[in-house]
Amino acid sequence: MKLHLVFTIILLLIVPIFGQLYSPKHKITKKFFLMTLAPANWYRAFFHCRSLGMNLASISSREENNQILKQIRDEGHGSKDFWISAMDLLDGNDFFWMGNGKSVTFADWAPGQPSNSLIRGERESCVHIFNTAKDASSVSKWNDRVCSDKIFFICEQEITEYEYCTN
Ligand SMILES: [Ca+2]
Repeated sequence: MKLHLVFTIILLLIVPIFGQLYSPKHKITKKFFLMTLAPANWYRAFFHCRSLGMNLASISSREENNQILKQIRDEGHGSKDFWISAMDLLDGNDFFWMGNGKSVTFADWAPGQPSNSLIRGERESCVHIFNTAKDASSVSKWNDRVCSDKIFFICEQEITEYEYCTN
């Protein structure tokens, strides 16, 4: 019983010391993207990603955009269309990311896009990544499209890593 108490006291003293020694110095947030090859309209795509504990992809920088474009090419999906979470459903004007609630600040629109076209009585309000040439070797861009169209989509998961410093 006494020995148990001694160990507990030693642990209580040691754990905070190690906690300080190995305290995280650098927090790194990376994103894991999942190309989902099951056609769905934008709304279903959003809910499907949530059901996996993920989010429909939000792209906040050229670096993230390049990461997605590279993955699309590397996985051989260069000619396919993928929903991302940008939309202008709130006012038909400003684009927001449904995945994280933020304004779209970085964008990689195809020439002439977003066109906000009226297709079959529906405004183009949801954003997808597509390849105009339908050619895997050319670069994919963004386009606004009617949300009811069924295409593939990209889910994302944020991964936080810590670099530990021991000095
Ligand atoms: Ca368009």
